[in-house]
Amino acid sequence: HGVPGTAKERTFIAVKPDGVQRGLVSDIIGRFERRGYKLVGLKLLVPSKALANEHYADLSSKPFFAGLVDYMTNGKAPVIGMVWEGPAVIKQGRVMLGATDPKAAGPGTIRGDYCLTIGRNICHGSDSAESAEKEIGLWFGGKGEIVNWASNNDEWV
Ligand code: RTP
Repeated sequence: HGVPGTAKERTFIAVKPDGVQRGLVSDIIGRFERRGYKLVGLKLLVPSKALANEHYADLSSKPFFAGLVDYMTNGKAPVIGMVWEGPAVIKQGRVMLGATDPKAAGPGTIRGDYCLTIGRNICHGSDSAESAEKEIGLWFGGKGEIVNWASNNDEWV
């Protein structure tokens, strides 16, 4: 399992329904692959309300909470859930996503390149080691859903 602060650090990254609808799944996966991170978990699903409520539990008192959960769970498009592994992947994953509000996201980031609206910001990434552990456990429970494997990026000549 993931060990924060090492090459085995892991984070949970999701492509939200608008990102899937817009055909951005391969771009987002490609950015993490090309950076050298290792994909160790991947699934496509329409999350249950219970899952979305738990995932966003910290935001339950916010005025946008009900709309956020509906957007994630209404099934108009699914979510891609992923676990990525590698050095500093929690922090760097957030850097690659760009600022939560896309209006503040820099060019070259996923949000900075593809969106403008905070409520439709395409992607999610765990914001700390604690969140990563919680979210990976929430989205990936089944046996064999996360795979340890040796990538040819683990060691270069
Ligand atoms: P994320 O987890 O999705 O990467 O975003 P975050 O932690 O940087 O930001 P957070 O404040 O936890 O917000 C989570 C998600 O809630 C939606 N949101 N909508 N004013 C709004 O309508 C509003 N504010 C936040 C976004 O989808 C945001 O990513």
